[in-house]
Order: sequence, then C-alpha cells, then structure tokens
Amino acid sequence: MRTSWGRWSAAGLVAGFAGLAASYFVAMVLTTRDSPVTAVAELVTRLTPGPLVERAIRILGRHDKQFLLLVILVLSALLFAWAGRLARRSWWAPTIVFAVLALLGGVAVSRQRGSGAIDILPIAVGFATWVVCLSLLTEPLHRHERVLAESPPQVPDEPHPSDHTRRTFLLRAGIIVAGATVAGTVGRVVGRGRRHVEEARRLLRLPGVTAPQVPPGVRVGLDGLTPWGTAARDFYRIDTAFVVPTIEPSDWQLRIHGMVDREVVVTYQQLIDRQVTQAWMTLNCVSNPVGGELIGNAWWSGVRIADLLLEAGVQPDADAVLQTSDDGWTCGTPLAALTDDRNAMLAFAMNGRPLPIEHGFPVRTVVPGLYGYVSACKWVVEMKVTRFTDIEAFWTKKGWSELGPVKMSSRIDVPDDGGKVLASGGRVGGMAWSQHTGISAVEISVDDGPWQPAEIGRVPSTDTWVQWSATIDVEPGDHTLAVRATDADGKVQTGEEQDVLPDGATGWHTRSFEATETVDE
Ligand SMILES: Nc1nc2c(c(=O)[nH]1)N[C@H]1C(S)=C(S)[C@@H](COP(=O)(O)O)O[C@H]1N2
Ligand SMILES: [Mo]
Repeated sequence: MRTSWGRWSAAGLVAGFAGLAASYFVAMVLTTRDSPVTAVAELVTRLTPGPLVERAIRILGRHDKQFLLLVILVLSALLFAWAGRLARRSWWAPTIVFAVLALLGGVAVSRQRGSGAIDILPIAVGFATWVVCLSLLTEPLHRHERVLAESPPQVPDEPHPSDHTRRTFLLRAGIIVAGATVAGTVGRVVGRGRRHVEEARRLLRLPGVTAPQVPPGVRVGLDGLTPWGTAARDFYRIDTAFVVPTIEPSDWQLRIHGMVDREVVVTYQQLIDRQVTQAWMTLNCVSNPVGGELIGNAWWSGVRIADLLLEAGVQPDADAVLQTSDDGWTCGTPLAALTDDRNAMLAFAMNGRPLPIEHGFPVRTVVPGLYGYVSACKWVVEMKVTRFTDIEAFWTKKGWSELGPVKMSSRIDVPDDGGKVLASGGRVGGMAWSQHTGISAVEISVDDGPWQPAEIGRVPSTDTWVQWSATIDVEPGDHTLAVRATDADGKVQTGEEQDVLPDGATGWHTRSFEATETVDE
C-alpha cells in the first residue's frame, strides 16, 4: 500500500502557490513592480506575433490580460502538481522544474524597463520557498510510505502509525496555505498603496525645481572614479523601515511645535509654493567605514528650514529639534544647524525630480555638515523645538553620539584593491569630503613614504565632496597607497583609527596595488 498520487500532487500545488505568494509579497514590498507572474505575461505578449495578439484581443475583449494570467496560473498549477509527483522518486527532478520556472521568471523580470538587481530578489525568494515548502510537505509523505511498508495495517479501523504522518502532512499544508494567504494579502495592500503613490509622484510638477547641472571643473577626468553627482538609483539607502511609508502628497503635512511662539503647520502644496532653494549636497552615513560607500552627492531642491522656524518664533533656551518621520523614526538635530546660514532644507526633490519613495517622498530633511542619523529625516512629518536634555532619538538611545558633525574623510577609488597601475605615470584617484567646512588639499603616500600633493576638482560650495587624482612614479611590483585630506581650516585628516560607533570612523584609507611596466589588456 502506498500514499495516493493525489497527496503528492497536492504537495506540489501547495508548495507552488506558496512560492508564487512569497515572490509576489517580496515584489510588492521591495519594488513598485507587478508580480513576476505578470512579468511573464508581459513577456508572452511581447513574444506573441502581433496578428495573434490582435485576434485574441478581438475575441476576449478587455479581458485578454486576465485571460492570459489565468492561462499562466493554470499551466503553473499543472506544473506544480507534476513537480509534486516527481518528488516521490527524487528531490532533484522537482527542483529542476522549479529552477526552470524561476529562470523564466528571471528572464521576464529582467526584460522589463528599468529593471535592476533588486527585481531578481522576489524570484530568488520564490524559488527558495518552493524548495523548502516542497520538502516540508513531501517529508511526511515519504515517512508515510516507509511506515506502511514496514507494518502494513492489519485491521482497517484500528489506529495505525501512518495516521500520525498524515496529520503532519495536513498540518504543514495548512500552515503553508495560511502563510501564503497572509503574504498574498499583505502584498496586495502594500503594493496597491505603493503603486498609487508612485503614480502621484510621477504626475507631480514642481515649479522652480531645475534639473541638476554638474558645475564645470568638478571632474578630474579619471576613468573609474565615482561620478561627482550621484544618480538617485545609485544613492545609498539607509533606514529602519521594512516597508517604506507611502504618503500621498495631498495627505502630507508638517507640524512645527514645541518651544515656539506659534505652532506652524504646512501642507505639501503650501511647501512647494514657497521660495525654492536648490543646492548640491553630499550626504553620508555615520556607519560608513573608512573607504566605504555609504555616501552620495545630489542636487536637492526644497525650502529653507530657517525661514519656517523664524515664522514659528523659536524660544531662546531651545537648542534642539526632534524630527519625527511618518514611520516613527526620530532624530535630534542641533537647532543652530537649522537656523544658521547653511542650506538646511525640507527637500522635496532630488536631482530635479520629486524625491524617490525610498529617499523620503514626499518631503525629507537634508542638513549640510551633519551625518544622516541626526539630521536627514525621511518622510518627515513633525519638528519639535526642544532641548537635548529633554529628548532621546532613535539612534542616540542605542549608544550613538548626540551630535553628529561629519568627520573629514577621503577614499581611494582607483585602483581597485589589488588592482594594477602603470609604475611610471599611472594615475590614482578618489573622493574626499568634509561637508560645510570644505576640502583644501588631498595627499597620497606610497609605501608609507612622504606625502605628495594630489590634484583636486573644483566644487560649487563647501557642502560637497571633491574628486582627487594623482600621478605615481614607483618601481614595478607590489605597493600600498594611502590618502589623507586637509580641510579648509588647515586641519589634516587624522590617521588614528576609530570605529564608526559612536560618532563616525576615522583613519586613512589604504589600498594595495601592483605597479606594472606596461598597461596589459
Ligand atoms: N525615517 C527615517 N529617516 C532616516 C533614517 C531612517 O531610518 N528613517 N535613516 C537616516 C540615516 S542613518 C541616513 S544615513 C540617511 C540616509 O538617507 P538615504 O537613504 O536617502 O541615503 O537617512 C536618515 N533618515
Ligand atoms: Mo546613517
């Protein structure tokens, strides 16, 4: 006696739809895309000859897309059931079926316009879910067969050890179905909100916001250097939000209160109607290790916070502003940095476009010279004027420093670690920053030798990073390169190494490289 084929098919079906639900969930939460299944449908439509598509549309009317999705789901169901049956004999046969489906999904997703690495993640999660769920479901079925083979039931109605494995199977199937239903429902709700806000964002027109223009002279002209201006999609992202807040501009407002003479509330429309301030500004994370990449430079457009605080009338003994995000995250910002002459702003655009959702849409704060964790509140909805002694913010509660001025730092981008450079006349280069103080010089040292000046690019203000490059002249062979900067006050970057906690890393960035006599292809 054996388990029925039906059980194996059911195992394949349950695992299959759990995988689809998992990939749908991840796609909805992490991207603004439709599910991978929809991507496959789009691919099919694109690959189908035009006349056939037209005929289908004529026959099916406006339901052609639903029909195609239904066909894909039915075909998937058949494949899933078949994969379940294959699992009876081997683990690898169903795995191959799932792998082929995942590959198909991956191809479909990567053919979509503007797709990136993150769009593959839903497929990977779906595949892992398939494999794990199928093995969870087939394990009791295998056990069931073994128990039956060892001791075939004698009396039909008596309890038998195989009852236990049956219960295990049903229990697991139930849990997986429930989990998949929850994932699918959450994905649907989150996805709808996201796509709605993405649409609102796309349709926004922001008067006074201009496209970024990279100022002349900022580039030192070395291949492999980080671009001076960072594209939004390449801009590092740090936040504690598992699901990013999706806020309709029409629902957004900011409340400025606390130690002020009058509370101020601004809506999105009122904000974008105000005088627009625009500036290049380099933002970086306190968690950026020496040589790290948690830094980017963008063209920000927004409204000066100092003007809003002036309207509110800040009381004399206040020294901090507790900013709160729509997702509950908080940061404490020194009041002085928001009221002095720097371009601390409530930004609504990044690189000439409305803020990307991940970077704080519809409105975030950016403050030159401070690390993000004390200033750059994304999805900001509240500013409470207060005193540092009366508040604790999200990261200061966890041991990070209360004040977070950016520390001067410099980085080598060229060569890569272990890369090759021409021994005589080879060029090296990278980035250096000390926001709101500015960089006056960059130097390099080879093999701990004397510091030699590098060339630095021009910058529009002290609030951005600079590109640097230098030419080397060394013996062929292995070497190390170090870099250090000097700020506009004449202070030289310290070589003393400090970890990122509690207020930012220090130390010189070094790289080992090989000096070669010729450039080999
Ligand atoms: N709402 C919210 N805002 C936030 C954070 C966060 O976790 N939640 N992280 C901050 C930190 S630590 C940094 S470094 C910057 C990063 O901004 P970015 O993701 O746009 O690069 O956002 C800041 N603003
Ligand atoms: Mo950060």
